Amino acid sequence: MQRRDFLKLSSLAFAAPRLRAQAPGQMAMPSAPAAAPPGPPADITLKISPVTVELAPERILSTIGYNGMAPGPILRMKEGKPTIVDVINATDVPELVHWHGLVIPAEVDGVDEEGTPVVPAQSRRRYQFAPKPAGSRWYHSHAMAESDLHKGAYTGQFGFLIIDGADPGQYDQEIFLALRDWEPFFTTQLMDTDEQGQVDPMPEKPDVSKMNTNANGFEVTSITYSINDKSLGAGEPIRVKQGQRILLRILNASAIENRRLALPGHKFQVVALDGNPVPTPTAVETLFIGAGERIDAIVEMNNPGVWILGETADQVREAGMGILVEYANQHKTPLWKAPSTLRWDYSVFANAASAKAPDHTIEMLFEKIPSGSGKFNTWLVNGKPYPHENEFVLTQGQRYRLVFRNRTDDAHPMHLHRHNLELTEINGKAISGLFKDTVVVPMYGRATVDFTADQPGLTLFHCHIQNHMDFGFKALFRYA
Ligand SMILES: [Cu+2]
Repeated sequence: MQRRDFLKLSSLAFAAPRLRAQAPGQMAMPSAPAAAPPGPPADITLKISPVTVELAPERILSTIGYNGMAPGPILRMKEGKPTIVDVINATDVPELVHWHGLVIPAEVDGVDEEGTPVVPAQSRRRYQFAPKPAGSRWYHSHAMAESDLHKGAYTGQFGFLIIDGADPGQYDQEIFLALRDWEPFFTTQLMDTDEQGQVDPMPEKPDVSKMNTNANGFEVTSITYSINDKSLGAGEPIRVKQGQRILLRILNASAIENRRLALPGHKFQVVALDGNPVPTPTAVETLFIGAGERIDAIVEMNNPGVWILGETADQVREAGMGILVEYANQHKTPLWKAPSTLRWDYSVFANAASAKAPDHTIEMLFEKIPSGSGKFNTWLVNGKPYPHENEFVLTQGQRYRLVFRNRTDDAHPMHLHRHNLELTEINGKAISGLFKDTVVVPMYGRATVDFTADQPGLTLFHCHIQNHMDFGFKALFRYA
């Protein structure tokens, strides 16, 4: 299949029309947003406004960010401590700030579909909540983008949010790495690398005769990448000393694509997934991180040199998705070496025992209707794009199992808001103890997650690839 032929990427992509990095309407800042609300001062103030990002000296982008930068500031909150965040929206479009991975009420979750009020254009709004659980979370725009690649999660509106209270163990340095693609554009070519090196069983692969043979519609891709706000080679290296233990907090802040990372000569001891400590911390050579996911990993610095930590796909790494790791007193040419395996398997970090049986099981079948050239594909959950009226109704206190059946040729990072998911099966392998908020369901694969319905209110479930979500790949859970 051509989508696997990633080598085509560069020639195709450069031929595609380039879009301007800034919608003209969003440049204007005609008036100051409304005055601060009465009441106690905010703990955190976030201002949404146009920003520039200098990926490299000759590569400066214009986008929308928080507090004059992209990524936004690294926020820290204390688990359970009531926190006030004032959001000032100095743009001309309504915005929503979503606190990804937090178990908080729908009114402050930052999701229009759940009924969170928007932060109006040129105005402000106060979010107030007691953040939980502890761990690596993040915050980002939850505005719809649809055909506008200068909106929502395509912009620089993202940042780390650490809820203090979890113990990641002993480390000498804490390093934040947000993976990002920039200057997105539409293409009908599927060009991701999700399945590289995977040997998954594909239990949901439909019979060829049942596959929709329409031509593929628009997908979103990009050709400019960074880690945080710098492309490979442009920023400061991660400076380390031999013998140090470095805690990497990695976030895939992409609205577009899942990613793989490696650091030649070293292994990643994965200690937490989506901010939640894993039952079986395990050293791996390659990380796979879906859009929206986080991985916390400890790396022991025991191989002096200057190394490239980067995307395993050469084109993506060479186009910016990497950062140097430089040992003290080493000034060699930075070294990249492909890892011996690209394989990723959630189950190595889990308990081998099965989870206890849930009270209810809900099957969720994912399909894509290719639209043909020049249109947007439609994404279906149980045969329908969003909205689903009363199909996903929860009873408070009951335990639910969601069975994801992915009948599409793409791996989807599926995110459930405001609840803690336990991954209980991946491609037929039963596991337990792995708590996540976003689970990548492999191409033609299957995953099951369990959760307790203990957060009344509307709850959005969606693919974290913005284009998929915007064109049908979401559903609302409601409580009876
Ligand atoms: Cu998707």
